[in-house]
Amino acid sequence: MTKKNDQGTIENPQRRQFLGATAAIGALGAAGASGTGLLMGSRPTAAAQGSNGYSVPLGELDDYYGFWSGGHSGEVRILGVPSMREIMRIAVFNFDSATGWGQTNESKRVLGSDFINGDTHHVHLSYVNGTYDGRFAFTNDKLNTRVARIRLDVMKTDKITHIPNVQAIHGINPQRWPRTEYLLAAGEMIAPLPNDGRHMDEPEHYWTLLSSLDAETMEIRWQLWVDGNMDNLVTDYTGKYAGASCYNSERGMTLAEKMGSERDWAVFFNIPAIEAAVAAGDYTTIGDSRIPVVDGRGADKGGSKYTLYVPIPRSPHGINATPDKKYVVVSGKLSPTVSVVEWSKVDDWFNGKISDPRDTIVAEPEVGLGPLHTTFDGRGDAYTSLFLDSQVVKWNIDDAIRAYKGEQVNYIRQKLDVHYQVGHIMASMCETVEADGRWLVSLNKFSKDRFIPAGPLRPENDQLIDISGAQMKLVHDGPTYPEPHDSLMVRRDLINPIAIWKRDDPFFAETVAMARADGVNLEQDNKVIRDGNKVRVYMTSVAPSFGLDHFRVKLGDEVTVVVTNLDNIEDLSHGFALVNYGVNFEISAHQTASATFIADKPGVYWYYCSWFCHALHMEMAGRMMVEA
Ligand code: RUQ
Ligand code: CUA
Repeated sequence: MTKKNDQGTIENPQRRQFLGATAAIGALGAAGASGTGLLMGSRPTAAAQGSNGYSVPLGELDDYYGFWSGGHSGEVRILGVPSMREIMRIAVFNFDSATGWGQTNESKRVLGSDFINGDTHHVHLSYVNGTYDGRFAFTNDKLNTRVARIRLDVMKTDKITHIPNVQAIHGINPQRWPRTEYLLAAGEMIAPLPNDGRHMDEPEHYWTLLSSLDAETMEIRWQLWVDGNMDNLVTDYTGKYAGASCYNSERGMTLAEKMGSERDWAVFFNIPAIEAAVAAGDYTTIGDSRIPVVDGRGADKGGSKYTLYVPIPRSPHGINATPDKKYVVVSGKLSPTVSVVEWSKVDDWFNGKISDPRDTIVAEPEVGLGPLHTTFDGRGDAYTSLFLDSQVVKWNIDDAIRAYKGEQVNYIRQKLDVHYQVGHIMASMCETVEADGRWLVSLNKFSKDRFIPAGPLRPENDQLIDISGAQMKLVHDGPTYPEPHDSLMVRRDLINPIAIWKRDDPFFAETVAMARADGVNLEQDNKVIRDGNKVRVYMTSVAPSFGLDHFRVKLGDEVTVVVTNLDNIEDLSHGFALVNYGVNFEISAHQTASATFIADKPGVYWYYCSWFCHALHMEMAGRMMVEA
């Protein structure tokens, strides 16, 4: 141990100092050739420079794709790390005016319900052998109890599944080993089961369930009945076990009732045992749902054939697996501790080699106030967010294990102030066996004085921390629109999106099939097909014109406009926007997109291209004529 002070070294970059550093960089930029500001990071100052350096020169690409959940915006965002530039937004559960998500027939087929909002907390990617395979991202909707899948080749949502029998999906995690075949989703809030109005005043009938989805079809394979609320969720690196934190072992209905216990628990799931029970027919069903539900309750007995309940102090929140595949860290929230559970001891418990659930714990370091989430650098150090202390604490896992055995060692390495009230933290590649310990993002819930005030609603503050050296260094403040809960930083070479749609893409295959049935070749035809009072308007787009400069329909017709973008050029999108009809959607190169509406107003209505595509973009327009 090198540190004497058991608080570790405390860095405290004050706001004024930070502004000073920014100004210094600005001055350097003005004097130098590049003229860049802090965001583009022309020349890192000494204060801002870890061993990573902090430099993304103008025009250069970032090293990592950042996948940020969008919280109550209902979307997922892509940031570049380390520049922290927002690159793209992926509409998931929300209505998006820019792309027409929630309006096009293609997106409505995915959305499949009336909700146009959601609350995404966590984004996780599909795996092969403990690292990312670049195929899918998954996210949750806490608000309307759904999970979604995003195709990473086109960065569009392609599946959304509503989860029955539970309320508020919070933690999700895909199988990490050998590859992602299942996705687990934790129901957070206990509610009457079945929830048909019978047991509203009887909390003893309130339950929640874990759900397992087939990652290919996104269909639910089984559910597991558990004790208590579930919060966050994690899978292991064998494909055999997973775990969830629980903050309401009391099964309380009110705040006071939920805080009664000194200890709640982490519940661990034996996936092969649950699947064997499903195969053997050892399950029940609930209400009209046909999904097999296996009974994994038994917290009072420490667990069941399917579950192990490990008592954890107190209302734990984050649950995170170490990249060395050995441990899982459960963050205490209302306890200043985190609990380190060894996966092999979870295996021992299920195999009857140990009987006390607490014997799966190998360390319980005191890290500070309000520990929420823990992340890892792949070098044996862990980093825990401290909500109440507004700090990130770096601590050593092996030293914490030695201290738990009674040795006199200080496991705390450093505490770094963040601004302010940090929730999730995530280190680059930390949820894989390839954790590389370069960057850490601190998602701070409050920005307070860090940015110019913009009214009573303030942005969040996402801070970038260089963790490549012995000491953490704060290098960047970034305001974000509320509210990213969680983020992932994924090495750039693992993500390979396409630049131009393939014409046989399943995303618009149904629309293509509809055209074929109408005898329309989308790649060349511009045609209006009438089918009773249904009218299908097929047109192409090539900058700067639509294939039809006008079309006629009758008042009351159900009109479907189908646009196929024939431009062969990367980054050339058109939009179809119909004035006073509330229709607007984007069509990227080689994409087909469509929207359906009722022609309920007579007269002439201009449609125009809403994505800037050409010097004559303003002229890219036509008329819909609605005959009275
Ligand atoms: S949660 S601040 Cu919704 Cu992931 Cu922890
Ligand atoms: Cu096409 Cu603007």
